[in-house]
Amino acid sequence: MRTMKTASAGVPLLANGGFEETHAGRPVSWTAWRQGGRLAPGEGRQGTHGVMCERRDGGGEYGFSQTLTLNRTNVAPFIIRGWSKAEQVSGSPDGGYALYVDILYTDGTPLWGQTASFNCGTHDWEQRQFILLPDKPVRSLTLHCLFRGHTGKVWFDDAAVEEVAAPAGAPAHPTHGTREDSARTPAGRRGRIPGVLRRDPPFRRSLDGG
Ligand SMILES: [Ca+2]
Repeated sequence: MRTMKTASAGVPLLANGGFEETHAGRPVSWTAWRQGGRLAPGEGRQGTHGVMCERRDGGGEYGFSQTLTLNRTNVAPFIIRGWSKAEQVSGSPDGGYALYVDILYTDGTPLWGQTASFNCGTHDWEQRQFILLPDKPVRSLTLHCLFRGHTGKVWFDDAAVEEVAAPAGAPAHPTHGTREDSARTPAGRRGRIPGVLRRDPPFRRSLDGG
C-alpha cells in the first residue's frame, strides 16, 4: 500500500484557520453554517480565539464553514486538520460532530461528506487529521466544523487544509477515497481513531443541499 507522510507540510489553503482575525465579532473568511455558533475569544487553544457551538435537545444544526475555490487541472492530495474540545457532548462519535469536507470536481461531479469525527463526552483539545485523495481535479472544497445531532458544547480551533504535491512515482490518478492518519492528542499519544473517515450514508447530499 502506498503510504504518505504527513509530517511534510503541504501548501496551506485555508484562511484564518485559527479564528484570530475577526470583524464585527465574527471570524473573517468563515461562514456560519445553518445556526452557526459564536466567536469565542480566549476559549481557543492556548487562550486564543476559537469558535463555539452549543446545541440543546431539539436544537438545530451548527457550525462554521469555509469554501476554497481551487479550479485545479491536476490531481493532488489534501491534508485536512482541526482541533476541538467538548463539554458534555451526547452520543457516540459520528459525522455530526466532525470535520466534514465536501468536494466539487472540476468536471462538475461531487464527493460529499468526507469526515473525521471527534470524541463525545467531555474532553480537552484533540486533533483530527486525514488525507483526502481526490480522484479528479478539484474545483472547490468546503471544510465544515460541524455540530449537529448531539447535545452539548463544542469548541473548534486551528483548522487547516493543505495541498500536497503528489509524491514521485504516484499514479496520475490516485485511488479514490481517503486515507486514515494517526491522530495526536495534546498528551502526545498517537493512535488510530476508530470511526474517522467513515462516509456517512445519510448525508450523501451536500450539506448545503446542492
Ligand atoms: Ca485560535
